[in-house]
Amino acid sequence: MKRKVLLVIPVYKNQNMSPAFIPPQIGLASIAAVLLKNNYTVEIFDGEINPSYDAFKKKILDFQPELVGFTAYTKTVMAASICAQIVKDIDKKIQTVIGGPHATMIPQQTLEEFSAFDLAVIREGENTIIQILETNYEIAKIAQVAGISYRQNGQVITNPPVSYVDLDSLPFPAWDLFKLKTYNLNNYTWNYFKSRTHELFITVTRGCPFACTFCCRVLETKVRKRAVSNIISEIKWLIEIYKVRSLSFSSDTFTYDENYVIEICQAMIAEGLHKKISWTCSTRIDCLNEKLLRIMKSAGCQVIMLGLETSNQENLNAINKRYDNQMTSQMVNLIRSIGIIPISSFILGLPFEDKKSISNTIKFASKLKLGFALFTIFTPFPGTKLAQELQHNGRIKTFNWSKYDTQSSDYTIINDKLEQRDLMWLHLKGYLKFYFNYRNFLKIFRTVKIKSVPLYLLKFISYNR
Ligand code: B12
Ligand code: SF4
Repeated sequence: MKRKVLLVIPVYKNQNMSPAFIPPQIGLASIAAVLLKNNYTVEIFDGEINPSYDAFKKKILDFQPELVGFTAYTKTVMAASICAQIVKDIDKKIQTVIGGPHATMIPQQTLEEFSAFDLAVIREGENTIIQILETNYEIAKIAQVAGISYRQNGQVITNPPVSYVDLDSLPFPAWDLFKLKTYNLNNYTWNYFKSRTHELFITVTRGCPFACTFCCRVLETKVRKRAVSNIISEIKWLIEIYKVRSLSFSSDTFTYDENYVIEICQAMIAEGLHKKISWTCSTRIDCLNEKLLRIMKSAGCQVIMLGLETSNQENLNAINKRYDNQMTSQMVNLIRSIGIIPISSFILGLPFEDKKSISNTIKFASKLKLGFALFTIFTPFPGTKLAQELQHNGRIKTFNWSKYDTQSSDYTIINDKLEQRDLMWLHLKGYLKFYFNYRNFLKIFRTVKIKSVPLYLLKFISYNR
């Protein structure tokens, strides 16, 4: 009989995001594909799409896996531990493994804090999970697996880091295991723009060479690229099998290597893929130029997500984002003029901010010709450089990880210059100012799929009741 593995997104009633906007996760789909290739039987349970403990329990009882692998953000790690305890209550012998951003950043602490997890996987999990399964959980063999934390005689031990996964050796993600019909592939990421929709993610590179102090950099600092021919084969496969009409290129800083991006775009054009799909990517403004933007547009790029974060040059330097803020509006205008929609996220309430600097960021955001702005509240994700500094200085107010959702009113850092209620008001003001500004309103009105707005609102309201 084949050995069985269940991969799990924890049961979590997402307060900030309706399930209608939650995409299937490429990380788990990739791990699942590797497990299938190695002859394991795999299923996926998505507890954000189906936030029911009863359904989760039933899944464990029906499927009877030998290993349950959880993925978790910081905000969902407690939810993952509750699910892991459910597994242990059913059968102690089932191995429980935690991976993803939170466990990667603080693996040792995660096992020390949550006794229901047997193992934590650090960074990329494709090779590591196979190695764990091959040990048959014998402690002497577990001790040899790189990139994990594990328990021995009541102690948590962290092994040396794992070597990078060869991206071209990976099978294409096992999207089928997500039962894609239960997701709305037309609704999530930035797809409210009038465009071809039906979207999935595709890995292009992994790793980011920059070192912004608030960021988790889950996939490490070295940028690893897939062969262009491999990417093109996967795009064709996604079009043929999943009928995708839009792709989200999964890379921390997609345009870091200009020549590589040009090569991808040229190959897409040569294969006629630009006529079949549009795509979105994330990058930094200092990794863009006119020549590159034009070829990206010709190859079907529709939206570029920028992390502009804050309006103030000193703050940008303080978080080590370090680009010249003078170029921001010029670059945003250039992206617009070429026919690509620039969108951006902004962080409000950085540790050294006061009301004035936050208001400036909001003003700055609403003046830029962005198609969409996302305002998040600074959250000191554990393991990041900034969080370590704040912790060292006793400025972190809560270690209740479920509050780390970037939208929360539970202000997670102590800042003498800023009251919690001021920050919450400014957060709301950011959205009001950006979206109830007649120019932005008109722009969004022109780009949004208007007919879908009532549907979105209905879904959102019914979910949050
Ligand atoms: C794309 C993306 C999104 C997308 C899609 C997410 C999705 N569901 O696929 C969207 C826009 C929806 C999103 C939303 C959010 N995101 Co996001 N997102 C990312 C981003 C840029 C890339 C993620 C990705 O696709 N990686 C590629 C895959 C291959 O990697 P992976 O998922 O990490 O999986 C690998 C390993 O982690 C590991 N692994 C993961 N799970 C498991 C499980 C097991 C068992 C094993 C063995 C291994 C393993 O193996 C995988 C394969 O190698 C990351 C930044 C980054 N580079 O990580 C932020 C990031 C993950 N997001 C983050 C955050 C905070 C959020 C939000 C909470 C923000 C918000 N304002 O609400 C929301 C939450 C969404 C929700 N469901 O509630 C943070 C998480 C930080 C943390 N410590 O929690 C990150 C790290 C960015 C940051 N700030 O540093 N996000
Ligand atoms: S914020 Fe962006 S540029 Fe900075 S380290 Fe993270 S992924 Fe890289």
